[in-house]
Amino acid sequence: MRFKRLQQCIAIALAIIPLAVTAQTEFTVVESTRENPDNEPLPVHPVPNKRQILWNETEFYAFFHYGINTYTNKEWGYGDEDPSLFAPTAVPNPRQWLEAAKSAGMKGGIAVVKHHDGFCLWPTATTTHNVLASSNTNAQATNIPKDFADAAKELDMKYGFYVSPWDRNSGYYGDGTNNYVEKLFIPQCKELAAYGSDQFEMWFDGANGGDGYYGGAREFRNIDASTYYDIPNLRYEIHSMCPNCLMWGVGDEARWIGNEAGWAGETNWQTQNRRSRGEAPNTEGAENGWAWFPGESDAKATTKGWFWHEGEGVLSAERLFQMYLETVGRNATLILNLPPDKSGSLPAATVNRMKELGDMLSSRFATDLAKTATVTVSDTRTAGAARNYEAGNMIDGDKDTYWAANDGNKSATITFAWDTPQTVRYVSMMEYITLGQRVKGFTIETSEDGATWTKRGGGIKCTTIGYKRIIPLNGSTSASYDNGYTAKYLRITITDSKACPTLHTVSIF
Ligand code: FUL
Repeated sequence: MRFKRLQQCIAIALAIIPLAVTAQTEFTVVESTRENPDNEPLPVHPVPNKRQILWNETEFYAFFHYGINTYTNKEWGYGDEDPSLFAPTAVPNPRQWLEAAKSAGMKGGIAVVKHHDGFCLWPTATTTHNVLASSNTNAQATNIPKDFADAAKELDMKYGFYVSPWDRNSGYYGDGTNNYVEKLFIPQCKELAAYGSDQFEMWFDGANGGDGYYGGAREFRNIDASTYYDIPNLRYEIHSMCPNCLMWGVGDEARWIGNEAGWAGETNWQTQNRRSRGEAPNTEGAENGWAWFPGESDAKATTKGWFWHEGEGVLSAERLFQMYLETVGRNATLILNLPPDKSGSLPAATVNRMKELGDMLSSRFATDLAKTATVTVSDTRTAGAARNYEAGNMIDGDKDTYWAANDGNKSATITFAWDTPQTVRYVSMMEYITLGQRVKGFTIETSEDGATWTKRGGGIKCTTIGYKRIIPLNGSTSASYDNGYTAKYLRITITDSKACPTLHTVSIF
């Protein structure tokens, strides 16, 4: 009996072993033929998609809050406003808005075309609650998405629209059916998408549900934002029309940075655990987050609200420069709000301040000293057939070439040397994020003789780099422009990285 069982066991084992051997062999064959003729580093997942990379490259762009609230002195309209309250004293001029943004060094803008009050700043077919219902002739000549998109194209700027998912005017909103999403929200987004296939972002605000007019019901309506807006279908519809349009917020392709004050964490990962936002602060992301979910920082350039209000001031250029360092310089994008006034144009004070900011940015980041330095590195990845990983790739102005270390090297030094002493104040570094965000720690030092080195950056956490990190060498993002440091050498030491580090650009100012 026992012998028989032994025989059975042997028979089963003999049947299984060939299967195991076959599986093992197939696995080995696949591994050994994996092609990587360029010897590129393996990606560190998650990685961004093309749309997210293009969006990140916009870096600094404007927000324009304009609409019925501009005329009612409110921040959130209830949804019952008489359309004739929208009464521009001239035809709104989005071209003027974008020109001001451009003069500040911004690369694009997002116009609010429907806020929570539901009033549409274009002649939409989806609701009569739009510009055509106003008795004001300038209102009837208003089509913000069209004029904004046309101006952006002429000015070579990126553009997109803010369309509030929450609609306090519509009777359909939160009525227990799919009517709102099917008859208003998605068709409105498609109308907007039709104003240009090259849009870079649609902003879907997180404010949701609560009290409102709702077609006269005047009650509280609540929805579950994670399912109500039919995001998969919305994404499909918009991406079919605008393939590179990032769906912000409710659209779930980039995250809110967690404050409206214009700062991101010094440590800031573009990875996050999406839909479980409590796990890691939005200001910092999560080092081991499972999704590429980069941070956007929305902030006001003026002193009152998102919409224009009588008597408001404009923040100083120094304060806005600080915001830039604390957002764009910390691996986030900055969307800076500039509210047009009742004339439908930006007030002169805003226009002038934007020019001042632009001049400040371009003079402080005027001459990239890295380009005239000799760059040496402690390790250069072995070149492949059509790609090398030389140090010079970091200063060639080409974002598609990059320096990388060999596999297994998670630390490295990069040294810049000049023939004559230079005055240095800022170091800007950019990882080749196509292969994921990697760097976890670094130091920056300067030297006048190549023998004695002094650590720079004060108490700033030199942890993450990501898409872009700018370190003020004096350690301060405010009152940051001083005499600088004299240096003949500047050394970046990457002290820790998830895998071999990659940098496509280093600039020194
Ligand atoms: C918030 C909105 O409720 C504000 O009105 C504003 O549009 C801001 C940018 O986002 O969530």
